[in-house]
Amino acid sequence: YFSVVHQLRYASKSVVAAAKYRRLGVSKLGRDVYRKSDEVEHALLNNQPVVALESTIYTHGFPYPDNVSLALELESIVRSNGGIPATIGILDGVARVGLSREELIALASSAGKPDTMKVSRRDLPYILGMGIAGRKLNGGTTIAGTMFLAQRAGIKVFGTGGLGGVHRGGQDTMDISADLTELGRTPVAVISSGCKSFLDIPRTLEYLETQGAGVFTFADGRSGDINFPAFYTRDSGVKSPMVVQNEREAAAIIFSQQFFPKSSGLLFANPIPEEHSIPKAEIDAAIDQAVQEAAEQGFHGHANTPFILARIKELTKGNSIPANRALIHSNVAVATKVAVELSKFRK
Ligand code: PSU
Ligand code: MN
Repeated sequence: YFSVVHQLRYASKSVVAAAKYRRLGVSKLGRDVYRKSDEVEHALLNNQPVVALESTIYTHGFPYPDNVSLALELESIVRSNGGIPATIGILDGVARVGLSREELIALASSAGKPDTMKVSRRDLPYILGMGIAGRKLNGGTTIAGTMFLAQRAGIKVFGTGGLGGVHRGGQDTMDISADLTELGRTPVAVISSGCKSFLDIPRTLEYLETQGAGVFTFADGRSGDINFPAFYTRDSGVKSPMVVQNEREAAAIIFSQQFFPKSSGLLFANPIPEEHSIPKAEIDAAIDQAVQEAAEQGFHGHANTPFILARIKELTKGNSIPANRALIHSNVAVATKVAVELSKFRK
């Protein structure tokens, strides 16, 4: 009898300890794989509006030092709209949710180094495992990677720039961003400006429908047919599957999901502010040339998106950068307003 009690007691203690380690993201050997900042942890416990921010835009999008200023701007936009920013990325081999100013600068300044990875869902166990094994890499998390970690942390709202999608010719190459499958299985709401038209936008929307991910475009008072945006331009020419008028409606949709923990992701498209949009003919010419060069020079798979983004930047002689910045600013402000509305529904 005594030994049975003893064994039960021992077993329950190990279960409790294992759960604690898992919660903290620390292995039994005390090795970190995942860490949430105290500020983010506290905000989530107190139903404050937390907004996730990705880091591939810093490591593989904007060059240093523009990426550092962008990273700091986005955090301050969240704060000035009443939210708590949670920048997500991999620093020294550890998945981090919420970074200090110094940590944010450290991650952004490692952009462009060969050891700084672009981390989508499939790359997470690799980079975290390497961290445990002693090779401590940095990584910028894509939308998929960021959604995965945001949901682990309990964050529902995420603001960013452009979504990955089905690449042109994707029906043959099967080059489809893991962002889309992540939206199919991870209940996090992403606020973005749609996707760039170097992707196949009609097929991207078809794929999201198959994945069960709701796609909405902010109408902001416009009536009639509302089209899904195409990043630099407000109109992709493709009708948006669904429409929301404002942040409160978006928050209500997110709120409704809390009754179904295994629901899908939600995509809210916020068209680029009119005054920053780039004429369609100008951007289309640059995109077509970049896509052609990527094919000729053999940039496939995960190297395709960064190559095309860099070429668009060059071909538009840097004209695309202010537009890119402006739309991310706008998305992050909208994401924060959505998170604020969501916290009201939760009261
Ligand atoms: N598209 C953009 N800007 C970006 C990205 C895509 O216009 O910065 C980044 C995002 O992090 C996105 C990722 O999640 O690229 C998609 O990469 P891939 O197509 O390899 O999944
Ligand atoms: Mn791809």
